[in-house]
Amino acid sequence: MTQETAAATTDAVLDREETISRDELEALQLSRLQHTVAYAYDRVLLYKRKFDEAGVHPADLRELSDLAKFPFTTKEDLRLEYPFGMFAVPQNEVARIHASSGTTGRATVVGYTKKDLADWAKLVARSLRASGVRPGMKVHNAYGYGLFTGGMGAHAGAEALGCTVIPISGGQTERQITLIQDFKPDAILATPTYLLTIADAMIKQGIDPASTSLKYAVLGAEPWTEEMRHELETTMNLKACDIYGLSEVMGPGVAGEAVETQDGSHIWEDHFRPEIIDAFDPTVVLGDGEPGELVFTSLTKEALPIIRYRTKDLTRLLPGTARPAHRRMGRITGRSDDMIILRGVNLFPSQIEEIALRIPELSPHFQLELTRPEGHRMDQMTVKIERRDTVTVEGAAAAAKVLQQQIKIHVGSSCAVDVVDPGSLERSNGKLRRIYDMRPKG
Ligand code: DLL
Repeated sequence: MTQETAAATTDAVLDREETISRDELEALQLSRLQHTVAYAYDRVLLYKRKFDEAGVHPADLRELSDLAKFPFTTKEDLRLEYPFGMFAVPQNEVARIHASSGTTGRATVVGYTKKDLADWAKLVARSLRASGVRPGMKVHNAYGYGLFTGGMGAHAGAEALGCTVIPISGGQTERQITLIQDFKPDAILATPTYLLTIADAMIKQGIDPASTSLKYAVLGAEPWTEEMRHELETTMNLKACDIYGLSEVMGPGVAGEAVETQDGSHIWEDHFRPEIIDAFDPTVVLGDGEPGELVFTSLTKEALPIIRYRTKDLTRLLPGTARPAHRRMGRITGRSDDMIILRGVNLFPSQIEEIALRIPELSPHFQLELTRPEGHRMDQMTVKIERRDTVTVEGAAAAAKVLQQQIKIHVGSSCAVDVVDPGSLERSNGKLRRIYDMRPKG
């Protein structure tokens, strides 16, 4: 830990709920959970129908483990109830609406009461503080503003913490760089791949990304790896921490990482009860440490209480460290719907990121192309990856071989590697698309 980081972590005033014991936290969870399931049953027809069909009643929730008796909620439920069918309060009590982009179907719409917004801001503030951000700091917020929860969620949290917020939103990278140089922010909030875009554009302009005023980065909204953390921390000379969340459960700030340990995001369990289930057999609730699909139940939400929401995010629960009562989540290896099945082998883009970034000649800019060449029954994957600026084409060819071998060894599948020129692949503006599926449909 650098001296600066140590100073930043000792002066923080934590919320009382951050420091309570596990027993006290679980007692709080149980009473909040009992309230939430009854509240959802009484106010949202979908929950009443689902509970009745499953033969469970809110009164059946006597201890935390009874939650497993209750039915799951999925994105499909939110889509079917589009737009406001799952709201538990009348519209005039809904203070704000957000929605997913709806690129893969109907948008999912979420709502917040005034109290929900205050709780959300408090949890984002808590996450930012855990990651080293302090009252009075200038915070450059490069998460997209609008219906996406990232921009406004992070904004409200930074304001609640007492920061000076610079609401730049995503995109307009040149302008971002000018403002970073002129306003001298202490912290930046962005997706990891967008921060990479900013660093890359700085280098192109002849600016050393390590020379800016930025000391902290709070990154999330997409999977990223320890190797990417190392890449960003060294290129930008800052401390990078994770922030996790999803709109159906709240938005950013469901979990946040502590800068002093950098060992995964602590789930704020005074507001959310996490579970890990077997993604292939959801009736099986797995123990701490076991990998599976993350499921959340909200404990305090008013406008959109959410019961056992299947996130599709694959991870595991780990014991709390910097905030001992709150369990951490391991890095998200991927989403079950982002899993590539290549000739029977399952793989995620984050595995390729992990391997590629260990090869010094290769840059973090890559994409995965899936094809099924004519006359072939087998799918093919090509990793298109940029070589580093300083590496020759010959040097890159050798690195390509290494990447191919390492993927074969660690992932177990054969693929093609195509090393391309620096700057030739599309740059991220927010959540980066890594997979380009060009296989014939059907
Ligand atoms: O991405 C909320 C958010 C905004 C989180 C800004 C952090 C920072 P959605 O658009 O609903 O909400 O997407 C949620 O993004 O289920 C994960 O698959 C992924 N995701 C979010 N945070 C992380 C993270 C926002 N830290 C979906 N690591 C989630 C890995 C993440 N994946």
